[in-house]
Amino acid sequence: MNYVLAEEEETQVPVGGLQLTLYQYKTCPFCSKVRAFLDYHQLPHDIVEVNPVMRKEIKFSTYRKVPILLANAGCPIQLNDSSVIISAMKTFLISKQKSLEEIMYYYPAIKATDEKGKEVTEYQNRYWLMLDEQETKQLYGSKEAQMEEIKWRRWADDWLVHLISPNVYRTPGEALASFDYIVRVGNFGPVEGLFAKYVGAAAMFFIGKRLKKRHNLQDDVRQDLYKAADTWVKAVGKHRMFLGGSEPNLADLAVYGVLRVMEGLKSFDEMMANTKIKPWYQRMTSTIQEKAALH
Ligand SMILES: N[C@@H](CCC(=O)N[C@@H](CS)C(=O)NCC(=O)O)C(=O)O
Repeated sequence: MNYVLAEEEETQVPVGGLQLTLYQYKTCPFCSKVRAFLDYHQLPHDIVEVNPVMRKEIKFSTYRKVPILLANAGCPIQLNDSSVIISAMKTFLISKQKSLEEIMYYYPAIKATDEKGKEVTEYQNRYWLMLDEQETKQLYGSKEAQMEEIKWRRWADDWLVHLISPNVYRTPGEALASFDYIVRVGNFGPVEGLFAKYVGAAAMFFIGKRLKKRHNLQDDVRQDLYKAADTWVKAVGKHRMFLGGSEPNLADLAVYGVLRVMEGLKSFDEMMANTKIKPWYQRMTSTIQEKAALH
């Protein structure tokens, strides 16, 4: 299998031999971010849709979340956490010297306990690309552009993502519509699916309210979503197509990946109608579709 560097890196250097498999839930925003990244960079990959009840497809892994990316070049390397996957793969595409195995040493997993005493895994350097000075300069042009990308990637993970569940499960009707979609595109057995649709929708309606409190959202959660969309549009500004300039950077891909999971749902249509995000969103869709069609 041959990989080519994206046009933004200008050369077409095959870095072949790496077979990629993405373990995902299609409707998970973290997984959608990784798919947006792989498609934009034209990295061919297999997808394994994980059953969210038993998760037997990821039985091989002690890390129990998705996305997981398996990169196989003789022996498999497991990449966990959407932002680590994206940073490591981007580093791999640009860096001429480092193997993926070496790159992964720069993203160590740290086990910690959260305020409730639960063990959590944190990844160091997850927004950082492991490039030398020259590669960094070539990719970003300026320190500001590099820092800006990090800032908004972090914003997508720490803020934007938390707006999704409270919005798509906002009312019982919306919760049911969301679960209808999740069950249709997800990997559920027939009985499991029916059960998930009604019990899942009811549960998520209430969990959505809890999440709203936990993340200090406004009572009308749509207002936070609209505000986030317009904050993002303002960050991109009037004079560039994407935050990355004429091409999307990793922050564009992250924000797009997160918002995309709401497509087809009422919250998405209302966000499109009530904010200024539509032109940027449409540019992202067509750019990614064009790239994906090329491989
Ligand atoms: N920080 C992780 C978060 C991943 C995450 O929370 N994934 C959810 C799905 S959206 C998950 O797998 N949760 C465990 C489960 O469903 O059992 C990332 O960026 O990849």
